[in-house]
Amino acid sequence: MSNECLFCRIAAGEIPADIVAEGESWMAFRDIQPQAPVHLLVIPREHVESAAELDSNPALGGELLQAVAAVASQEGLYDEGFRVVTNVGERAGQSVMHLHFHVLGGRRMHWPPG
Ligand code: DGP
Repeated sequence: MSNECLFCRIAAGEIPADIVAEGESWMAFRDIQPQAPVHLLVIPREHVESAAELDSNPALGGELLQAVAAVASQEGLYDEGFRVVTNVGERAGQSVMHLHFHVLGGRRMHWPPG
C-alpha cells in the first residue's frame, strides 16, 4: 500500500467510496466522475501501477477480469452490453496510477474512442 496512492487509500477504507462488490484480491466501486449511467472501477487491493504489470502477474489479471464480468452481471449490463477499458500511462489517459478497469454501461457506446 502506498500512502500517496488514492486507490490504495480507498482499498484501505481511508477514503470513502460507493463500493458495489468486493473479493479477496479486488474491489469495485462507482466512478466519482461517471461517463455513463453505470460506471464502475475494478481495482486490485494491492498496489499495481497499470495493466502493463500484469505481464508478471497473470493470475491477478484473471481474477480482475472475473470480477469485471461478475460486477457487470450484478449491474444488469449483460443484455445491453458494456465496455471495459483500462488506460495505461498518462499518454493513454491514465490519471490514477493504480490499475483499474473501467466498466461502462447503460448507454450506446461509440467507436473509435478519442
Ligand atoms: P483514469 O483516467 O483511466 O486513470 O481513470 C481514473 C478514474 O478515477 C476517473 O474516471 C475518475 C476516477 N476517480 C478519481 N478520483 C476518484 C475518487 O476519489 N473516487 C472515485 N470513486 N473515483 C475517482
